[in-house]
Amino acid sequence: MKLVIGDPAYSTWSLRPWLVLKRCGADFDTQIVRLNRPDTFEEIRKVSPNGKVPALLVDGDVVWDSLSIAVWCAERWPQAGLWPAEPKARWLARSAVCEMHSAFGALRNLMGMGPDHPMIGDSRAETPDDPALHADLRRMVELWRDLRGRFGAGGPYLFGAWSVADAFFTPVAARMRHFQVDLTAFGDVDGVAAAYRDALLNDPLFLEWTAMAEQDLAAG
Ligand SMILES: N[C@@H](CCC(=O)N[C@@H](CS)C(=O)NCC(=O)O)C(=O)O
Repeated sequence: MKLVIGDPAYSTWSLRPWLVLKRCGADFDTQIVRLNRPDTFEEIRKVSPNGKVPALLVDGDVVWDSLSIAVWCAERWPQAGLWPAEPKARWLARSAVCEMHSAFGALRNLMGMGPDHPMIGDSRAETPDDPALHADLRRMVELWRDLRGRFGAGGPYLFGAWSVADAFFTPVAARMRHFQVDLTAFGDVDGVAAAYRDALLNDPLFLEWTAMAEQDLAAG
């Protein structure tokens, strides 16, 4: 089994299924395709039909799209508890993941990761001053605070124990760190959202990803 990803310093979409596969204890190789190059699309098309990473090569076929890979993992490793066990928490975890997958366009575009805005290292940027971005950040803080408040008692993650939702929000935490977002300005009155962001940033598997990204950058 092989997960094809983009540059780990920038590819936020790739980070999600990598975290999920690691949580499952999956035995997989990682192949990096360089993004932002003239031949990027052509290179990815060799392995993935939509010309995008991530893509999981497994059982002689390809599973593409980060959400689809996460769903595939939950089927393959039901014992991994990738979704919350309690039904209502599980429904809402799926809603949160789908909202992350299909919305937050301003956050993605205006706080985008790339060579000048990596998710690793000490470089930092200002939070862009844009009404659509601010609306996305207010919604993110509202979503995190609501779910942490209702379901988070059993641990530091969105639903207490780690779930697919945390894989989908880890890239957001990295963007917030790089763009120095002051969450109190977006409704985080008591630090609940900031504590969740920090739990994601300090998660051992995210630290393993960032170490891999540092090594990849150093290797040129
Ligand atoms: N909805 C897709 C989005 C994947 C995506 O946009 N990937 C970017 C890299 S992070 C990509 O492959 N870009 C290649 C290109 O645009 O040529 C998913 O969840 O996997």
